[in-house]
Amino acid sequence: SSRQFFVGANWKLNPCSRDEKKKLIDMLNNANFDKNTEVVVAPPTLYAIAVADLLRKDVKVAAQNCYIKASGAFTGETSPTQLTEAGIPYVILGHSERRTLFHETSSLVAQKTRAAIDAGLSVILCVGETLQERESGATDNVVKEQLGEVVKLVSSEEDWSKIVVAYEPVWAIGTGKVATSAQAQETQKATRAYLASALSPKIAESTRIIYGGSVNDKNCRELATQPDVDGFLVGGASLTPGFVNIVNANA
Ligand code: G2H
Repeated sequence: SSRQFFVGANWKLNPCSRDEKKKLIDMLNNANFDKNTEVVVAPPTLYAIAVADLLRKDVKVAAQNCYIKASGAFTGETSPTQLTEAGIPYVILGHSERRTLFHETSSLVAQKTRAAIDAGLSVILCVGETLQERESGATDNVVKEQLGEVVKLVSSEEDWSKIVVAYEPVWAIGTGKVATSAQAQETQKATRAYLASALSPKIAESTRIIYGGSVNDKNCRELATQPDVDGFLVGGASLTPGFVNIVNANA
């Protein structure tokens, strides 16, 4: 496809020591990455500026979350405007850990997406169903509903050029239970069809839809062959040297 392959590293709340952080940055800085792949690393937000300073400049940095307001009495939050000012170009929004553990609704995730784009950020927008939802056949509807809230607030072609959709089935996250390439393709194809009908065929065709959930250097190549899999969001394996092979899965 004409869509640039995209691989994101979601470090989640890791690493905790300076030593581990340095090792990860060295691993990335010494890696031989496919030049055609966009690589984005999301360290814990506290480390974002330091990591951006130390990291090679062809790898971009993302925050893992942000708030809907630029400033004010919102103790403990991260401002999208401040991320932009700090030179952090991307933010992950709507990760299932935030939806589940921190009770973020699809409506809040949509407001965050609107605010992030208004502040000049690009967004890695996570969606995906639980095991129970998949087993009851609700997958496509769940994803539609999650994206539908965003579509209400974000609809222009220019705004959607700032969004990468990450399809992350909750049952595949951190479980070692990866979706089959057929499952990923089927849901991501349906997701693209939804974007075509809700927004426009042009937006659907140009928006990257990436897969996340137990991606590793063994399963990434087959997933990458699927026409609607435009890259990966990688958690656990992004903390290992195998991440380099995942970035190069499409090479
Ligand atoms: C899904 C993914 C990264 P993991 O959360 O966002 O994590 O690869 O560990 O399943």
